[in-house]
Amino acid sequence: MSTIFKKIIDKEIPASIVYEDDKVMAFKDINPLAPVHILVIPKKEIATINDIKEEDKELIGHIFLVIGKIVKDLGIDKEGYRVVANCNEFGGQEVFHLHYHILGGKKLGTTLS
Ligand code: D5M
Repeated sequence: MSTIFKKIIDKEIPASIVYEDDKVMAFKDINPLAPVHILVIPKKEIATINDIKEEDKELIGHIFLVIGKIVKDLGIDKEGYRVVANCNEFGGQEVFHLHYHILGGKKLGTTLS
């Protein structure tokens, strides 16, 4: 089932897009938890990490190369940042379209709960 992120991909609702190509989009999280909080998503509708298939290997690799480009462009690559992907209920996933959170711009704590 499609999510709100599909609407962002299709430009049906606005988002603060920081990167886009034919396979991937990145935009600012609407509820930022850090000075830098960006979501990187595949345009392909993949619900969770559990749904990544063998055929998605290149796409997932591409997402991480895009993450590397974004953090470099933002100038946070050297100071550091965190990449998080929540999965299902216990992981705290709210939007069931695969996404990677880039969090940075400050020294992050280590609390996981
Ligand atoms: O995180 C889902 C994230 O998606 C959460 O941090 C809010 C963000 N979100 C939800 N709707 C929007 C829109 N419309 N724009 C930008 N960001 C949004 P999860 O890992 O699923 O808990």
